[in-house]
Amino acid sequence: MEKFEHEYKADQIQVLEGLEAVRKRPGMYIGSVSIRGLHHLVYEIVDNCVDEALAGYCTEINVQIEPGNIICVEDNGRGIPVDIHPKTKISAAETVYTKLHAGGKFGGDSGYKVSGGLHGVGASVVNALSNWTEVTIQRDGGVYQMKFERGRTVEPLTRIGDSKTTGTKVRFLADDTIFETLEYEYEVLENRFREMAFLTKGLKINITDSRDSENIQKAEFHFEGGLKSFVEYLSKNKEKIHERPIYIEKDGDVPVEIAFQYTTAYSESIYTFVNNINTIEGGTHLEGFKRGLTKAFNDYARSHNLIKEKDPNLLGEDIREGITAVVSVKVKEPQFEGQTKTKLGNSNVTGIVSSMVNDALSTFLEENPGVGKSILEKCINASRAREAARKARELVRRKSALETSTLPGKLADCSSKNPEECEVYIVEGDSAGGSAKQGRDRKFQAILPLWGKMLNVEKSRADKIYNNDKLQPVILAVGAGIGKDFDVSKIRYGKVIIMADADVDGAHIRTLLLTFFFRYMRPLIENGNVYLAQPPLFKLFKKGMEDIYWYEDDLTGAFKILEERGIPREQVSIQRYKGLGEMNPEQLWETTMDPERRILVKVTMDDAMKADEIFTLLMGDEIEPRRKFIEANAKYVKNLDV
Ligand code: 28G
Repeated sequence: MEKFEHEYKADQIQVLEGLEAVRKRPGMYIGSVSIRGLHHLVYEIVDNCVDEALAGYCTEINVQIEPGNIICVEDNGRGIPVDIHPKTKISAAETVYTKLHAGGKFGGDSGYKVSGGLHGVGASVVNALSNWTEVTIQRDGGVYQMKFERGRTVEPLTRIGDSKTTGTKVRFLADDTIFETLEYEYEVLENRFREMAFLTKGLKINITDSRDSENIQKAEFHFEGGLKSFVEYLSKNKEKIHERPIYIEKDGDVPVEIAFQYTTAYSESIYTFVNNINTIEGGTHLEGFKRGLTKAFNDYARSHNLIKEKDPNLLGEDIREGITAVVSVKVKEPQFEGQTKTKLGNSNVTGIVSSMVNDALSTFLEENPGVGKSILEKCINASRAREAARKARELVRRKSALETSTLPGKLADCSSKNPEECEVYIVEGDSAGGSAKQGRDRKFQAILPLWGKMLNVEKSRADKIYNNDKLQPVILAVGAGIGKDFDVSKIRYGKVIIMADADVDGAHIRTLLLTFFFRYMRPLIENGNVYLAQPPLFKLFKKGMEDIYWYEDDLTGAFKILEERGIPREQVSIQRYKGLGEMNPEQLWETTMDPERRILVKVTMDDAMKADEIFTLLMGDEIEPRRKFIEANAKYVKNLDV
């Protein structure tokens, strides 16, 4: 290990280690070598631009995915310093790209960097994991460039021309011997940069995907409203209870920025960030927000006689019904906890956020009594509905406790009682249900046919859902309760498999069921128990040839198989399956239910924000955005791997 003192700030002494460590254990530094890790490379570089923006010098960032999956990122900041360190004889810029800040984001205990603090921390990691990297800097009247291969300098920083402006440009090609794939997913990057632009008011972020010259995709993000714009974006398809988001901001030791707005929805969507990192698991800042909100509204309701003296306080959940909120805090030494290290642990943050929210919101309510009254009306309704739901839920519970033997009539249960090996297929339609019952392995596969129109859970409060005759069989079959009472350790089947047609109606029922699981049995998704069956779309057959079942829209791959086997395409018949009902029991078993041969898609909660968007868009009232969304995300709607 070598020590390196920066000439700018002598107190920023860092322990450095070689980039070989990064190539040996990439996961320690970028989480994984899957597509997530690949995307992480881009975020690391763009984070450096954002740091330069937070320092007050950069206003615009351009990101481009070039042909061949080369990433090009450009900012108009000051440019990374180019001066040569007197002792090491290498430029500051080269140091940033070749020396590693000790410890990794995901390992070690040095933890995360704080945005607005040190920049350049992740640049060397990106360099180490790239086939090549090229950095061009405009600064001090010149254009400077340096080049690297797998983290090693192949061309040290050289002045290659004159320049009147300043900025940094980085191009790199990720190393295909390290990453599972180099194929960036444009939409994932686009979503992250939209989010970053919301979180950094005024910053312009442009993204272009020019990999396919016939289909260039681009987006430009620039929000003067910051978090207010973020909240407006999140609730754009919902009906609002008040016109403009409520906004709270406070600088200080722990800078806090919050925006929220109430809609007529029944669910709550609160997104929280620490140093611009999405804290999916919440933490102390979220607790503080909830606490402040509950207190301010209850105090206001009491002092304005909106709840009677003898009545109990409104619960937090009543007060959050229909809220869309974004909470963003900056913490100097954040402690991240939880399974995915996305839960803020710093305990002092709770009090800071809650008293700030309580103060600011109390003032807001005094100044905007109309808004306060509309919101509280909804909260009071929510608390009444909660009472009704509790009674309904208890009824369900009593029912299932009393009549354990009375599983839903339509359920064809399996003989095994070991949840680990048991599966339940929820099947759309009676005819498909019939085939599934005959085709299954009754030892471990249960079939629950559903029919008719399903209740739209997004549009109904909990009490209605517990009493619904289409959903009750699902609740009883899964056997683990519902809502707050849901206990994932009690599930009767390890796999809950939704089997629906590959058409629009199938997508509809699939989405309805997933919305239901998402809202009322979320641990089932989090625990990885929900699956989508993938019935084949085509059968290719010919006398004397083994049938080929094909699961993709595009038949090219199937034709290739025929070619490899020397079978002329013209001699083969192609059947397109329109529905599960067209398959006989044996075919259904072979193609969709046999664990040895079937394809199951596990439903994950990977991206909660995306899930929420899908569910709200697909289930909400507005038809136009729903249609647009389905068109734009046909792939996701089909796989719904949310
Ligand atoms: C385009 C892709 C990625 C960056 C800067 C600007 C400065 C900088 C970057 O300094 C060294 C260590 C701590 C201060 C700072 C320029 C101060 C004065 C910078 C980028 C010096 C790094 N002038 N812009 N790094 N620090 N953009 N974009 O990487 O003490 S990195």
